[in-house]
Amino acid sequence: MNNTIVAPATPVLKSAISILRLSGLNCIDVANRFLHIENPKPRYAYRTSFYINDKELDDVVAIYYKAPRSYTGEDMLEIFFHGNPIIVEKAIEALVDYGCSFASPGEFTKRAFLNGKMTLDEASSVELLINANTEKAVENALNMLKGRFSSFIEELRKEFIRIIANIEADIEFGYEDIEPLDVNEIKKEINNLICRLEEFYKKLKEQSYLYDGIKIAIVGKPNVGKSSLFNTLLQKRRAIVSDIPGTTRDYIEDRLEINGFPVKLVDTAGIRKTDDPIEKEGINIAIEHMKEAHVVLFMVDGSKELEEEDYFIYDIVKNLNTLVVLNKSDLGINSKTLDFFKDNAIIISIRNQENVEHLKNKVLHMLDLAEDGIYVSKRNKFLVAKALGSLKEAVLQDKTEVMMLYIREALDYLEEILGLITDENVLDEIFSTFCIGK
Ligand SMILES: Nc1nc2c(ncn2[C@@H]2O[C@H](COP(=O)(O)OP(=O)(O)OP(=O)(O)O)[C@@H](O)[C@H]2O)c(=O)[nH]1
Ligand SMILES: [Mg+2]
Repeated sequence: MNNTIVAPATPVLKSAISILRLSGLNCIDVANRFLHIENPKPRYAYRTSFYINDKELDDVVAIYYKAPRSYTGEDMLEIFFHGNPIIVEKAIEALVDYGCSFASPGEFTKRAFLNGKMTLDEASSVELLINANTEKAVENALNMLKGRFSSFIEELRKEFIRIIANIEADIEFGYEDIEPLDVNEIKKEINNLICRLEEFYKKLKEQSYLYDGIKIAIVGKPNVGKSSLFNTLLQKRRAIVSDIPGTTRDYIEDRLEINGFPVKLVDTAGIRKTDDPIEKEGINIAIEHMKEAHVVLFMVDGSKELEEEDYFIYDIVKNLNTLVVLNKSDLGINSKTLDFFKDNAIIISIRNQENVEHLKNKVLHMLDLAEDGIYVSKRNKFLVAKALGSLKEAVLQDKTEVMMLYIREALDYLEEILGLITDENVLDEIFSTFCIGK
């Protein structure tokens, strides 16, 4: 923990500036030896040189941050080199020779977390912020970094602790002349916490949709208009559209954004019985894609009666997260087809560009993303649910001792979110996805 780590904080490419970052006890020694700065003044930009064995490597600017007022909470040094990989690599080599170690991914942020500079959740959002691919994703990560999620959890945590302390005092001093606690009063307080936590839980959405994206597969029998929908959603002529069934034989993938969510859209080969080996392969791939998709758009020609192929595909997709799309409404909608799917279908016409916006909204609804929310990891959402479950158990109890056990359990879940109770494996998992130097 106390060893001094070093890593480039900017990509090692030819560029205007390359920043090298150090954190740990030896920063002052490094400043002294490599930058010829004695007793560096914190947060002061020094114009100096970087020397290896007194030989000048580069002309640099350096800033020293004194613990605990730094990103990691330790002594830190940032050195701004000219952006040439040869220079940066040479400097790192010299620093490692001197005894610094090369930082592992996310080690700076991990140290920041361990030194109490940020909660676990805030630390995880650093990586999200760097990797966000849409404006909405950037905005959310910044909110998380500023504690939008963890400050609420922290607030609740304090209330849990207060209630536990009250109950504990009651149990310990209950026989003396202190007024005994009214169990109903405590239950009222817990119920109030349950309401607040429930409200909050409703706002929590799956973060992976915002950062890893939503995968949507368009499937259906040949000629129903899959590629037409694909092109319409992408707003470009990406796939070939024709009235010859079996036009798309391979799958086609492209990216778009729906309301700030990155989307990977896949157009697939029309599924039908065929002896053509290439087409067969395309159909197998289509089936694989729909099984992997977050949402399947199962398209049928709504102007016609359903055929054997439609039923065959529907059998596969009906157990997936599927939206039935009745296309070609400009040709009229067949009542038998409509009756079969009843309210589970959306009626569109690509030709007339009808209801396409509505289709996008439907997709967001299916993933619970239609209203804005707070996007958190599966783990955090799970922990909030667990805390809620424990509180609900607590309120059912009549003995304050037992009630307290459940409140403590709920408290543990919140502390796990904040990273106050940490499991080394969880930490490793979170920080291993970071980039070096962050
Ligand atoms: N009338 C009408 N025709 C449409 C509509 N959407 C697509 N089509 C036509 O339907 C035919 C097939 O369209 P595609 O998009 O190639 O269909 P596909 O499902 O990708 O077909 P395969 O790739 O063969 O599986 C084309 O002639 C389109 O112009 C629509 O909303 N109304
Ligand atoms: Mg097609």
